[in-house]
Amino acid sequence: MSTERTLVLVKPDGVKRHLVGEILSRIETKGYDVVELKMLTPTRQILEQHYAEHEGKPFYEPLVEFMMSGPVVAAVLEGNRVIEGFRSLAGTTEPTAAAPGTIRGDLGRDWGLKVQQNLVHGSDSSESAEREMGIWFGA
Ligand code: RTP
Ligand code: MG
Repeated sequence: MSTERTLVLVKPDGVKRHLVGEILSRIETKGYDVVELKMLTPTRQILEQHYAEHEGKPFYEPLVEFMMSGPVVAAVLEGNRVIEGFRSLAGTTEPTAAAPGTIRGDLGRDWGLKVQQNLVHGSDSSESAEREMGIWFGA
């Protein structure tokens, strides 16, 4: 067993489309524990920390603006290899390319260039998970 924690966000498109329950249901059905959960409209400051690795990329500013556009749900999940496991549940970044059976593949819409509207975020490594859990939930 390799019990891990990961930071998951349901992005503003997921909240607006009333998919919070569906997404949490998929997480729980898979067997992961939701150990922290809250809803908030993120500030620019929190998003600049969260997306620091993408600063300077062409999609950075639209992504930050989109993430500030409404409430998000932030959660910490716990489970065996949950970092990789949640990213597998979420599917690849672009909803059009994401496999059927995944959150993005089943529920994500084809928004053309608006790749930021892909319903969820999940930490991509144990280092990212630690950093992001600190940003959204504190030490
Ligand atoms: P995430 O961090 O949200 O779990 O998704 P990811 O690892 O699959 O994607 P990442 O490369 O970390 O990018 C973070 C978010 O930025 C938006 N994005 N837009 N070319 C684009 O317009 C573009 N590329 C990435 C997406 O919302 C992605 O989730
Ligand atoms: Mg990422």
